[in-house]
Amino acid sequence: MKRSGLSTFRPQIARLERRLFLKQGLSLGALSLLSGCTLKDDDAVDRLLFAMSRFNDKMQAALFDPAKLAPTYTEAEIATPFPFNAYYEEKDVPRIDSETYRLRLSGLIADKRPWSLSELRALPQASQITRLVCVEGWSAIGKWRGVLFRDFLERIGADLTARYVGFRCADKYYSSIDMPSALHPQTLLALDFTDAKYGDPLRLRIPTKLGFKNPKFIHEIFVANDYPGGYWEDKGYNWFSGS
Ligand SMILES: Nc1nc2c(c(=O)[nH]1)N[C@H]1C(S)=C(S)[C@@H](COP(=O)(O)O)O[C@H]1N2
Ligand SMILES: [Mo]
Repeated sequence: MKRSGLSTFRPQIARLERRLFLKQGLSLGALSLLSGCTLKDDDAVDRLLFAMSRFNDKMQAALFDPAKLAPTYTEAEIATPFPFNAYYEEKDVPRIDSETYRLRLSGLIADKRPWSLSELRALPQASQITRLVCVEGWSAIGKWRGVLFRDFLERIGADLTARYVGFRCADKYYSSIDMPSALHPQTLLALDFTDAKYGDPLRLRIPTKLGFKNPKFIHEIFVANDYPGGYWEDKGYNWFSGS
């Protein structure tokens, strides 16, 4: 590998090297041998990162154990106040009228009738105390309560053999998850915002994935076989992002 051409991409390469080392115990030198690739410009580094990330998605999906539970905690361990995070400041969170709110459904779903919040609240509710882990380097234990996502997907006649479940939010956020993770017993459509207060009126709480895979202010859910991506995912964050 031609080392000299890399100098201008030092920060990116340092990050890539760190990630390789942490995730698969590889060095960048070893990777360039494996891939036969010369990382001589920014685009080459980017392409390699994206290719690796998609490869990683497949590996993580293959390794995902649908029966393995995320750790749970006690009431006393809940973070107060629970931290807020978004791609904008807290004062700019979308405010949604709970009376007129309707959850829209689209894609591979038999019953696409929209749902009001009171209809969602009339379904059996479950709660969990789990840790939300953000890639930016913080985590916090919170309590979330709502509808088991598996129950909801079954009730609306979602095609459970489809590959993806996607989410569109009231801000510009969007995300998507794999169907096995959507059906995991701890994946929740959270409706209660008294403890971990962000995401009103509807948020996905999925403790088997990183924070950015937990979309808040959801106004539409869809089921698809075409890869839907996501707000951070499309900027290069690893899509599967199990935690
Ligand atoms: N709609 C929406 N959902 C979002 C985000 C966002 O900016 N908009 N940020 C994500 C990120 S990066 C994290 S870490 C968590 C933070 O959730 P919290 O505000 O409850 O801590 O929300 C995720 N869901
Ligand atoms: Mo995050």
